Amino acid sequence: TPRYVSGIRPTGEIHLGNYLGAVRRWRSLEGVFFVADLHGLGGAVQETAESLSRCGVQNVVVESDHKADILELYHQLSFLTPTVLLGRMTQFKDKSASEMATLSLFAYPVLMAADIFYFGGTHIPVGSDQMQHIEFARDLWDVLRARGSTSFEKPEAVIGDSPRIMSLTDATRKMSKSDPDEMSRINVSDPPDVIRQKVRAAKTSMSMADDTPEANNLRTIYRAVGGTRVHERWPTFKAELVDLLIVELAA
Ligand code: AQP
Repeated sequence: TPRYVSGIRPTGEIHLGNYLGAVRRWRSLEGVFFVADLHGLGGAVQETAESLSRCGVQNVVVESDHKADILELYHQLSFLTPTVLLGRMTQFKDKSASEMATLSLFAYPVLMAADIFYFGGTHIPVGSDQMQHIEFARDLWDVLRARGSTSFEKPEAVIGDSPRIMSLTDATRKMSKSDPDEMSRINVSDPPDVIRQKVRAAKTSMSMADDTPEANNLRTIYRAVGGTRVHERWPTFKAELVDLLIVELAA
């Protein structure tokens, strides 16, 4: 039987990207969903755990409650990890261009693989931005296998049609917790009037027919929350989008 394992970093607020890309699907799955607080220093661990529970996720676990075991496994895996595999990770390449490239940022996929193996994940429901890290965990599993027996299961990503949600203010970048601009993201805890304000202010293209990143991002969100209608004007589109979001996030 599949065992679903996935995590989220302890940034307190769960945003619409996390929610539509991953967390929404976690609600109905058997497994372990953890606050990945070993993936950084400090963080809002309890708030994130509570936020996950409020989203309806069962079996929420805090990674650092298993700190000794996970870090030991991470340490062991580090002896088997070819750095050439890590150097290929696009997230590392992207992030290290804008922030200081640390050893932890470079080694992040190894810790993520340790989490997956430790919690016994066979199926890993993540957003599409994490696909490459799951591929890395599979490659590492092959290395373990080639060296002898491993009791771990080979994990596989479960992405499905989970959308990639972009920033509301710059649709060339993904919606992200680390964007300093609050208007760039909708948090699942935002009250209706804040959702309305953010959607109204969201950058739009000139015409409803445009095929721009902004237009496509709003359409993606609209479809993901059940929208099916064709609107002639952005204001009416946005008004319906707000209603759909309020219902979805209150559920
Ligand atoms: N914009 C997004 N669209 C779709 N899925 C997303 N996820 C994150 N952003 C988007 C998915 O959410 C899950 C948990 O996220 P995380 O906090 O562990 O990962 P992250 O990618 O580091 O999140 P952020 O908000 O982008 O944080 P920062 O800004 O610090 O980098 C994952 O399954 C992820 O795919």
